[in-house]
Amino acid sequence: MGGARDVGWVAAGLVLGAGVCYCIYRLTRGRRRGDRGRRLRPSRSAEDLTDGSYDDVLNAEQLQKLLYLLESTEDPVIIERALVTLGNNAAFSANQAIIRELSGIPIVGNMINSRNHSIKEKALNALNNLSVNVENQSKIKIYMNQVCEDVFSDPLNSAVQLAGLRLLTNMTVTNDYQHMLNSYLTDLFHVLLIGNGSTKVQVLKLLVNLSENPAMTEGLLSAQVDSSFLSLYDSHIAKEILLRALTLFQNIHNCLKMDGHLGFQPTFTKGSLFSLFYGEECAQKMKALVNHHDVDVKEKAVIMNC
Ligand SMILES: *[C@@H]1O[C@H](CO)[C@@H](O)[C@H](O)[C@H]1NC(C)=O
Ligand SMILES: *[C@@H]1O[C@H](CO)[C@@H](O)[C@H](O)[C@H]1NC(C)=O
Ligand SMILES: *[C@@H]1O[C@H](CO)[C@@H](O)[C@H](O)[C@H]1NC(C)=O
Ligand SMILES: *[C@@H]1O[C@H](CO)[C@@H](O)[C@H](O)[C@H]1NC(C)=O
Ligand SMILES: *[C@@H]1O[C@H](CO)[C@@H](O)[C@H](O)[C@H]1NC(C)=O
Ligand SMILES: CC(=O)N[C@H]1CO[C@H](CO)[C@@H](O)[C@@H]1O
Repeated sequence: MGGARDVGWVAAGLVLGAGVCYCIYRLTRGRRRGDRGRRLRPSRSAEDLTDGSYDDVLNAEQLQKLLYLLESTEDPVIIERALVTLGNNAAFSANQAIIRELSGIPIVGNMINSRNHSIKEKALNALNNLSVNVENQSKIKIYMNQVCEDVFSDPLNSAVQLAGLRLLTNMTVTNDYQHMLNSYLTDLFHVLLIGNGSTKVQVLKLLVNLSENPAMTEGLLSAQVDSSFLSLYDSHIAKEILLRALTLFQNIHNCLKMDGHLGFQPTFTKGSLFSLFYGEECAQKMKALVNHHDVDVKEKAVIMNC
């Protein structure tokens, strides 16, 4: 505890230094090359840390400088580079804790409000790397609603939409926050149907995670889904999509069986995922897939025909 606070104070001192370095850096940019020996300070300025030449893992002081830089600059190029550097460093679990303890998650999180899609995407990527840490997820969950809203208003198949979907997928690795997606399930299926291959795969990863959770089954089955959904089960569909679509059906079916719902008529309405999964057309598709040339697909289809 005291450790984190000390880091804060030490860093506060360094931040002043970093601010000065920053100005010097801006003034001398361009003629600093080959001039390394004449540097006044042995430590690197925050901007040096973002210039891509610094491959080492950053320490707490350097991370603090970066966070300060993020809060204080308006230059989109510097913001973007600082976010990428933070994101790369967040791939290391010790840094995930440090960034959290330095209150870095809200600083990065606020960047998803940027109207600049490039910055927004880098912020989502950095949050995604931070979210690998389960404890850090409790801090990131407050951004989930906004990320959902954004995912459905961002340009279809854009890098920023994909980054949002990846973050949501990471946040659903455990069951803790899945319920937060309940009001977006119909939208997710919509993006699944209209998105291209990359988008489809990412949405399916997310839906497959949700489908393993019995608490999500009713919400998934009552989502309103266009009947073109069933074309995901056509035999010519790419394996990485088809297999995930089959896993989705299988997981939901298993949860339903566990719940003992299949014996009686559930109250899922027309146009719902339930009506598609348990209609005649789907049954036909499952039968056809039993003869699929791919053994993995075949195997899943056989199970679904039992
Ligand atoms: C968005 O940020 C990038 C750098 O991250 C910059 O090159 C671009 O000019 C910015 N766009 C706008 C509209 O500010
Ligand atoms: C996230 O971490 C991975 C390593 O796990 C790294 O390759 C990637 O560049 C990082 N991305 C960002 C922007 O956070
Ligand atoms: C979460 O996201 C990170 C970075 O994109 C990735 O490396 C990691 O595999 C993801 N974790 C899971 C369990 O999906
Ligand atoms: C999906 O669209 C994005 C953006 O246009 C593109 O970069 C990506 O390669 C596309 N993916 C596939 C599989 O078509
Ligand atoms: C969610 O999906 C990831 C890979 O996409 C997997 O590693 C993880 O175990 C899944 N979690 C749940 C709860 O299904
Ligand atoms: C604060 C926090 O996230 N808690 C965890 C963050 O990640 C690090 C590394 O896994 C853990 O040590 C922390 O407990």
